Amino acid sequence: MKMTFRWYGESDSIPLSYIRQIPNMSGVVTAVYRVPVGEVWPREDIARLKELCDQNGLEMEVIESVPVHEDIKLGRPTRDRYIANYAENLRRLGEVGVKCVCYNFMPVFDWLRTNLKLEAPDGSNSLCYCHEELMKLDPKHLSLPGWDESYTQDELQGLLAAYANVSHEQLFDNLVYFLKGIMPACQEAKIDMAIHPDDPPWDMFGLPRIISSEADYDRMFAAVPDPHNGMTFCTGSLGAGRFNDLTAMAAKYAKAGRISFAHIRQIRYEGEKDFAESGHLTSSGSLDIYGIVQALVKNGFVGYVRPDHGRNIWGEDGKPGYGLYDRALGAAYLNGLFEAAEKELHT
Ligand SMILES: [Mn+2]
Repeated sequence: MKMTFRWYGESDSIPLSYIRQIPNMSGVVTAVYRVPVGEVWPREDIARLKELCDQNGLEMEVIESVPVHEDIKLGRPTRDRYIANYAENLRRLGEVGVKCVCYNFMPVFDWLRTNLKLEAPDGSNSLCYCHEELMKLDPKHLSLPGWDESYTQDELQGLLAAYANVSHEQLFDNLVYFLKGIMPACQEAKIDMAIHPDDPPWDMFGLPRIISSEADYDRMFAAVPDPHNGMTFCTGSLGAGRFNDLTAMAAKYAKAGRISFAHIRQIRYEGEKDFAESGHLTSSGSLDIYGIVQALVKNGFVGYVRPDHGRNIWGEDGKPGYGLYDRALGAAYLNGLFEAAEKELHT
């Protein structure tokens, strides 16, 4: 296992010098943010990130994410150009030692929450999701918390209309087409692709989602068996679906060598589909974090781990889910679980 920490580049309020001081931190998970989705990342931007990491004694082996252009997901004729750009990005990242790229294949919206600052009785705050509140929103006039408004109202309407003709089957075929298109670049660059599950794992606003469950992952690996085709095992995203047995999935996919990256965080079920994010400990929520880590270790997982969303605590007003303090506590906790699980295995 290699412990990592997400870092949003030079505009991140958390300096690399602080991240380095978290025990057992091997590197950061980052990306080039200023280039529009679908375009090629300039070599100098990649080199700058790498240089900053080097200066701070941190590795840059995981990128999250290289986003996938909507034309690829929609299967538009222009997708080939975007797939070629994506492959070029992979080759450029491989040149500086990147080994794993996290991405997702969710149409239009990636993660969705209804409140970014749910206050807990102890004064900390975290993100939460209330299905009923989400259902009340009109996707055509959306102002969702944390959603970066990367589209104008017109663009958004156009995209939603375009997806009206895209079924789950079609979206899945488009994912397979994309993966087959980039696998040669992955082989060349020695990069593992790690698809992030849908967050939360069900359809949104009538838009199809296809990476939500064990059956979805099985279907994807069957369609593209290349060993560079892997997954990001995100406990919070998969765990929001009560139909997912996380311990069993961790064991199964670790054993199959498909988990190149693990996002580990805790959620507390508040209703059938409702949840609030919480501290990372098993005792803080509904997921068996210890059981998941044990299942990963016992089944030979050797990939990258990062503490996923934490709370905002100690007066920190950080990026929702991405403050320093609670993620650092999460990393410390996860380090302990991994150490225990690894020692158990070898005694
Ligand atoms: Mn995640």
